[in-house]
Order: sequence, then C-alpha cells, then structure tokens
Amino acid sequence: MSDGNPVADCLFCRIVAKEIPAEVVRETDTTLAFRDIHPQAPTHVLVVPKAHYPNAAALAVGDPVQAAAVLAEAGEVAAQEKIAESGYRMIFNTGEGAGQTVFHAHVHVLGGKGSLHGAL
Ligand code: D5M
Repeated sequence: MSDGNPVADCLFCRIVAKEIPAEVVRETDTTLAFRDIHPQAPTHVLVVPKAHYPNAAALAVGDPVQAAAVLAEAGEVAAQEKIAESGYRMIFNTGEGAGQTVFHAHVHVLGGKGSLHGAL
C-alpha cells in the first residue's frame, strides 16, 4: 500500500528531490511540472505530485487533495504554455499494458499544432 513517501529508485522522486535535473516549468508545495524528455507534441509537460504514488488512481485514493492539485496544475501549465485556448490533452497511462513506464503518478499535458488528433 502506497503512503506517499519517497521511493529511492523512483526516477520522478529523484527529479522532485532535484537529484536528477529536469526542465521545470512550474512548482508548488505539493506538485512539480517539467518538460517530458521525449516530447510527443510541441508542448509536452508532465505534472507529478511530490509525494510518491505508483499511478494516478492510487494517488486519487491515497490523497484526493493532491490528486486535485495535480489536475489544477495541469490547467495552470496549459495556461502558462498558451495551449489552453486551442485545447490540450491530459493523459494518465496506468499500468505497463497501457504504456506506463515510470511508476510515479503523472499526467501528460499535451498541446500545440497537430497534437489533438491522437488515437482517442
Ligand atoms: O510516461 C513517462 C514519461 O516520462 C515518458 O514520456 C518519458 C518521460 N521521461 C523519462 N525520463 C525523463 C526525464 N529524466 N525527464 C523528463 N521526462 C522523462 P509514461 O506515462 O510512464 O509512459
């Protein structure tokens, strides 16, 4: 059962701890937003809770306030990156079979030219 405590070998916990560099675009007491290292759209930012939960569903159960903070920050990122008006996507890959590769909750915020015509 996840309790939000940092996990030593978790990549995003290490980015939150500033042990690994990232291009941070926004930071609050409880969240961090940084550019995805392999962008899939002109704007591609990841928003993570600073606390460790393995995926978004576990975050929502373990700390609903933080889950809401992550969603609110995704909206702030979209506004800051100027993709809010044209529209943007929020994607939570949940589980290996869905393509999740980093098991620390995160939302992909994707927007910009050509980014709104994905499979879904
Ligand atoms: O998304 C995990 C995402 O994390 C994937 O799009 C690449 C990104 N990633 C991996 N390493 C880094 C670093 N070091 N900085 C920034 N972004 C990174 P998932 O939904 O788990 O597939």
